[in-house]
Amino acid sequence: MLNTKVEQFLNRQVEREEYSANLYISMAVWAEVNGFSGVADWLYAQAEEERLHMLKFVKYINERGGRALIGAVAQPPSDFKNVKSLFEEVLKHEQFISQSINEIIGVCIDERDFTSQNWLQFFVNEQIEEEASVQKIIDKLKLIGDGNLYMLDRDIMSLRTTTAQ
Ligand code: OFO
Repeated sequence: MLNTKVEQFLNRQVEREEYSANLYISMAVWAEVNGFSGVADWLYAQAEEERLHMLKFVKYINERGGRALIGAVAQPPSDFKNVKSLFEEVLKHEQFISQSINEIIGVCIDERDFTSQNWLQFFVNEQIEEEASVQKIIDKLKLIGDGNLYMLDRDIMSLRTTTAQ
């Protein structure tokens, strides 16, 4: 049976993963209408992954005798300054998610729910990968400076390293 406090934090994460998916779709829309179709593809793919993460939390909560809650999610921003600052926002958001996962693990340890702690390891590893892959894109954008983004936009999908299921 799932510990009540752990369940609350897992449900908080359901909402955060859903927000992540919506945020990346919103960013993808911005990229698409501004002519960055590669960047848009990257973000749409990322949004799909976030939706899978959300479902993973939903199924785990239910499987352990809890009840997943689907609540209202905040509206994500829809305007971004440029591609570089968009990816800086992606990185900031992923760092927030990593911290959020660590917080749940802290609760699991306090409540002696080592099963959930163990289950969350997937997300610990996932966050390491996600932060690294976004950082790689930001590094490339720094190299390009204000130069032409055509090549990066063309090749960005090959920089995807995440393999979450
Ligand atoms: Fe961005 O990864 Fe979910 O957790």
